[in-house]
Amino acid sequence: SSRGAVPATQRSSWTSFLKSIASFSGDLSSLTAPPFILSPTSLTEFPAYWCERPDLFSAIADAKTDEDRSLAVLKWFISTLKDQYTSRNESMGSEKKPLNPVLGELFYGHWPDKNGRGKTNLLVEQVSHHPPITAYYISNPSKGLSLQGHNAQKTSFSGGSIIVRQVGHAVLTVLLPSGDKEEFLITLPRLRIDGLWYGSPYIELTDTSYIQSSTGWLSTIEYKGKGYFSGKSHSFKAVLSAPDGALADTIEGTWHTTSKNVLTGAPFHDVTGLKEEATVVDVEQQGEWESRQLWRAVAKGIREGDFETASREKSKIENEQRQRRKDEVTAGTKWELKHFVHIDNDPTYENLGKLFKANPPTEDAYIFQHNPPFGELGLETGAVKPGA
Ligand code: CLR
Repeated sequence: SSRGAVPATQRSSWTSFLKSIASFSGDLSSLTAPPFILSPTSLTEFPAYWCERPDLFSAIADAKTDEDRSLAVLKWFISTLKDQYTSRNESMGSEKKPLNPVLGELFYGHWPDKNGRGKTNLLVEQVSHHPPITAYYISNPSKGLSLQGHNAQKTSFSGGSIIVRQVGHAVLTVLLPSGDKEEFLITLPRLRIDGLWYGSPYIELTDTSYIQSSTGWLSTIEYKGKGYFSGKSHSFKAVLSAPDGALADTIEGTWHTTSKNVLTGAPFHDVTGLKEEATVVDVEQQGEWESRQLWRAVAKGIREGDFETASREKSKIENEQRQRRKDEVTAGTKWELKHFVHIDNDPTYENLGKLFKANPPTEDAYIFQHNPPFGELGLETGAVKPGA
């Protein structure tokens, strides 16, 4: 049949899932989906996609001029897109529904130092459950690099596809050898999830995203699917403009493979090579709030096709969470974030966003707290059990 990817026994539940998406907009994570589309991975693991090519991240620190730094940031950013948006199709056959993190869920990892690139640390905390918001802090202290951001999603349904507007942004900070600090405001593309009818969802990127440097350099990245620019899916065109607005460079290609500089013909990015997954401590050594430990039984059920166990274990976690929230109301207390502080208005977003007329003009943010033992140098995976 035309719905080949949907197992025969799950067809009607897939149809009702699609109907519920169509008549609903908001928080997709709360909808019950049929087993074949469930992923055993929590959304708290997704910020790792920012750094699965750690050499490109550290190369930002090695660039010598403002222009070269902006190009290095653009190259690193474009090179994260394949991992962010097509890796589940490669590893699991299609896009899947990730586990919906609980408030306070944590994910730690790192990429080891190799060939002088420095060690890169990853720290993720689920800072809200309703709506789901994930905050992250990625740092390479020896290179003076840090990336702080958060993400949430606003979803709607149109023409048979799920449209996902990403809410949130990232700020990359580069400490220069001079002692100066350069900041880059990174906004996020819009997603369209196609292939739903056939039960084999995949992501296409649409619209425009920006990388605005505090030095004035700006990358404007336009995303197109089949039938535009080159006619290929996953196409993009990036334009780098100087602080005075003059066009400096144009890059074109497909983000999941390669691109080149349109003016010079020189190759730009290339992600056809292997990515490098973050090193994460064994689940046995993880604290109870760490993602793989917390979801261990659910993930095992999903992986082994034992969906009864998976859904029973998932209900346990959800009930425990509901009870916690009730207890907090009774006690008049509030859940305390472990690594971040929420601010209503991110000054970096507002100031840099003005330069390219960001929409919306202001956004909130979650600011990483350099508290011991999670200061830049002490950051170690699994070193601390939340609540300890
Ligand atoms: C999260 C932030 C990452 C990039 C990213 C990639 C895939 C997105 C995910 C974000 C958010 C959740 C998401 C997912 C694809 C599918 C999933 C939109 C933006 C939704 C909730 C599940 C839909 C269910 C269908 C697959 C049936 O940096």
